[in-house]
Amino acid sequence: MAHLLSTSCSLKIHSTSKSYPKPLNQGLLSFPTSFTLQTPRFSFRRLVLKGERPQRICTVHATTLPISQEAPTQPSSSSHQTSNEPSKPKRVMIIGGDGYCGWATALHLSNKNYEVAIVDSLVRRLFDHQLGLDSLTPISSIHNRLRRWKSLTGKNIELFIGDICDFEFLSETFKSFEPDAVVHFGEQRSAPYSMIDRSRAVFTQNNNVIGTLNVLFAIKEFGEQCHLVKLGTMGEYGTPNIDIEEGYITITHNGRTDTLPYPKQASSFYHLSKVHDSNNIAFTCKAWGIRATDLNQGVVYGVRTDETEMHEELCNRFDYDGVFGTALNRFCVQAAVGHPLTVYGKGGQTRGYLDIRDTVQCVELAIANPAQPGEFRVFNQFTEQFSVNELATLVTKAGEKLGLNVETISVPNPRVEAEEHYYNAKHTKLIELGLQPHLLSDSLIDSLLNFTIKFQDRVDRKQIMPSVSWRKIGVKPRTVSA
Ligand code: NAD
Ligand code: USQ
Repeated sequence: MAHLLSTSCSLKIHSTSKSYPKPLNQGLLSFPTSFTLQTPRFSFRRLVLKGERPQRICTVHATTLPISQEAPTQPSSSSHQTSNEPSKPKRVMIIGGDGYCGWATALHLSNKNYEVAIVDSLVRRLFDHQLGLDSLTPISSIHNRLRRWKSLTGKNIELFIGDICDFEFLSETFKSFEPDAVVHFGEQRSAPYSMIDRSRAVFTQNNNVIGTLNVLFAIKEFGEQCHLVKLGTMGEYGTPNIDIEEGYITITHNGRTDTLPYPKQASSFYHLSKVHDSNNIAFTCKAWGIRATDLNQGVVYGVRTDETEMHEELCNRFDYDGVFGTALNRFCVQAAVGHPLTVYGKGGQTRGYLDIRDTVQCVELAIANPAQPGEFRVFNQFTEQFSVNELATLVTKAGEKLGLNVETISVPNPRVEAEEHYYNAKHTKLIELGLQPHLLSDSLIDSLLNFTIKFQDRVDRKQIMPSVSWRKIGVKPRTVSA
């Protein structure tokens, strides 16, 4: 048995006594449901009202835990760096590197010979426990993930466990790792989660806005040249009745012309947190000369990347529930278990979508081609547009080919959003940098469906219907009765 972490991987655990909204006993059911939150007033106030987080730093070296099946340490055959690649920063800090996009990206960049550190509070795993949810795929602990990666490839990924809202922790990670680039995925990213109740709305905006603000201060203080690559969202723009540009629009008004940030019309407290992040980042680029790229990403689908395919312990998470699951991933799981596809309202809601393999490519392109000092660069990160009805049709056809009987239902829309609208968003800048998209072909949906069929026994059907209403959000903390 090997003791992998003992030799080359140091683990820094940051301990705070902060608390999140307390665990709920069960998953959320279809609304309306009555909820009570069992959070003590003291910790709840500390979390959401004051944002105070008592700090106690405890840095330990990882214990020498064995792993069950160890492969011999060897360099990865698929890792390579071509000679004509632009010179690129070597040390990349991935905030949120235990999450869906972050995990795939951390492995991808490590495989491409970047020195990678993951910073994560593991709060996403806690949300699952609180709401009684689970990934379709079994996911290993972050420690086992990293040990397995090291044993397969010989590559070390440093790990810093802590909350970036705690500036003392974040400062220590910056001073210790000295990143050339920071990729910031580390936010509460579910629109429905942010619309559960007041405490989740406040948590989302506090976590996301303060976390990003801390990252900006850390760059100013400890790494002025560090390039911030921040995950934003296409949802910042909303669904205007004109074309969506990449970040900026040139307007002539009363005979005068200016290029201005594209108008933002976010439609959840989560999406609004991203708008505020973008404003803070743009301001600090101007004021302090920070170099930043805001990746306004569309909805991500898929699960496999070259690196996560290497071993089952590297498998990524795959959310299908009504809170964290996103449209296409949810539809594939629904088709696999014979649940009707849940189109909300009229189904004309159109968004940009991309394969998770393109997420990792886009991030790599952004860090290999950094923004200039003082530049606030915005890329629209998606490859294709689909309405929800179009996605349902694609999944139905692919399901039929596999012998599945796929039905669709129209669910009363739990959100407040346009259900029939114009949508045409530009997305050329990443293509110009070299993005080679994986477009959503029939064969890709087939393989995603087959993947979900493989794990169908893990599906909890009670988690499929939407459980959070934009209109019924209230002050009272929500939980479900047994
Ligand atoms: P995720 O929830 O799977 O991962 C986020 C990770 O960040 C989690 O591991 C979580 O524990 C960590 N985190 C959250 N708050 C933190 C904090 N304060 N300190 C340290 N770690 C923290 O989300 P994801 O789907 O991987 O999304 C990553 C980013 O990409 C988010 O910013 C999201 O807004 C954006 N994005 C995601 C999608 C999508 O379809 N998944 C689409 C567009 C944009
Ligand atoms: N939808 C359905 N049925 C479902 C699920 C969703 O009709 O079962 C509809 C929604 O009403 C919405 C659209 O599909 O109109 C997309 O919803 P989603 O849940 O797939 O995605 P969204 O809530 O917008 O959020 C996801 C990620 C978020 C990211 C965003 C990118 O969770 O982190 O920011 O995609 S974007 O949509 O471009 O803003």
